[in-house]
Amino acid sequence: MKSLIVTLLGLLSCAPSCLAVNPIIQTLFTADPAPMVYNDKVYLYTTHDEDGSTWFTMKDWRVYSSDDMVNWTDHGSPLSLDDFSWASKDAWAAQCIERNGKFYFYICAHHTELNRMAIGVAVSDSPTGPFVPPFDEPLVAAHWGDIDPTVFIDDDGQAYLYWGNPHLWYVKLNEDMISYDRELGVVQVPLTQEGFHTREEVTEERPSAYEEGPWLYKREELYYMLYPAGGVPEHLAYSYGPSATGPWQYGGVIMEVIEEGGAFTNHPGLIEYKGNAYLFYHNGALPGGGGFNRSVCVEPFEFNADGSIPLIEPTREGVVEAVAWLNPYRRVEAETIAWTGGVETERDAQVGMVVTDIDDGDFIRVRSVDLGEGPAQFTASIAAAESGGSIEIRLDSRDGTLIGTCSLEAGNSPDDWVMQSCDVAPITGVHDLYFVFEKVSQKQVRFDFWKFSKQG
Ligand code: FUB
Repeated sequence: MKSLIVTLLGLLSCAPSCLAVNPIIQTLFTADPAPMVYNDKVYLYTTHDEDGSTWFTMKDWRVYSSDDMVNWTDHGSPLSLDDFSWASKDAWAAQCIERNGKFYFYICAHHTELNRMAIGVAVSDSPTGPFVPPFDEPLVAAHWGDIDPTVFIDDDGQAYLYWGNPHLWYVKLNEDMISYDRELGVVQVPLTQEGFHTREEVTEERPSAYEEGPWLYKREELYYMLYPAGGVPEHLAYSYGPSATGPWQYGGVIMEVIEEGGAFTNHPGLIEYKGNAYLFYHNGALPGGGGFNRSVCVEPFEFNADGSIPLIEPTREGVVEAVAWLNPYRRVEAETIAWTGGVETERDAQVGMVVTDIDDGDFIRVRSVDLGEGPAQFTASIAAAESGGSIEIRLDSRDGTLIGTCSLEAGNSPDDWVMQSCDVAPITGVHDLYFVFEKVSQKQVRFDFWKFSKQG
């Protein structure tokens, strides 16, 4: 990934859009966003387009979290194709939900024996996994087109799993969330034009605008079904109804086809968090990106007074404001990133997720950091093969005021994690921080976490 995009990303990040925040993940290609609010945090599950893909070549799912909507912590891959004995390729769209302290992750992947896609489930005690399938077979393998599951638990406790392309199907999940009401079976939703509008070329297979990627959501008394629509290139649209099973009424377009920097697919995920509504979607706008190398983005929006969803503009600069300040006086994972020019992340056997692949001039931007009365020292946990190079700490832009420079020392081996500190200027208030890496190339520097200590 890095070789492909680093130069362009660096340029992009230092253009006037030094403030660029879309796409929100720059360390790899992500698609099919599925946000989940749990315990006052947003967990963002995504698929993962392999670098340089010329098809939907996808092997694992990824998870990120945020409690401010602008900095995203990378938790790595909680689940991959290797976890499903029946699946061999195509780790496509997925969604996770919590019930009674357990997390249920519904995925779709290619069923080797059946030679078509099927829906699977995996379970975890933690939103960041690892997830384990409870049995060695898919949850649903009923038709060609069993892709893109969306899951929803209604106020009465009944859970629904919807999915499908080009048809839309659902089952009522049992309380265990890993089986469904077999008596009712799989229900096919009639894709009427009243419910799902129309498309340019209507066929028997595709009688409405509905294409794939459903997202079921409830707000106040209204149920919403969001979906990519129209055929490719896809726009996003929605239908609404009085219950989780409709009847559905077409609501309108919520995001037009993204002309510049779009992918030919799109995929919606809607949450409300800390009083705001957000639409997650994907584009192809990272350098090296496109239809098979996509990236997850987010836009805030407001529901109209009558509950309808407005047309939402995709932006590159991003208009999401922080909904909380980041506290730098507690440990902050280095892989908590608003924007990066260059670095990647990986799982280290000792310490978990870390920032890696750091070269001269690479940087990490962390937004909306509350420095309070002012810091005294910066400390970072670093592993390096050789001493030398530094992290510059800059304020508000890549070339902003330098408030400290932390020289990097190697431990006894490249895997030794060493705490390294330096004094910093006692700047007060809320700022964006830029960690700029200087003269680190060849030293195999990796970065685990950082924190400031307070004055006095
Ligand atoms: O990411 C692979 C497939 O592309 C998804 O399952 C569809 O929704 C489309 O985004």
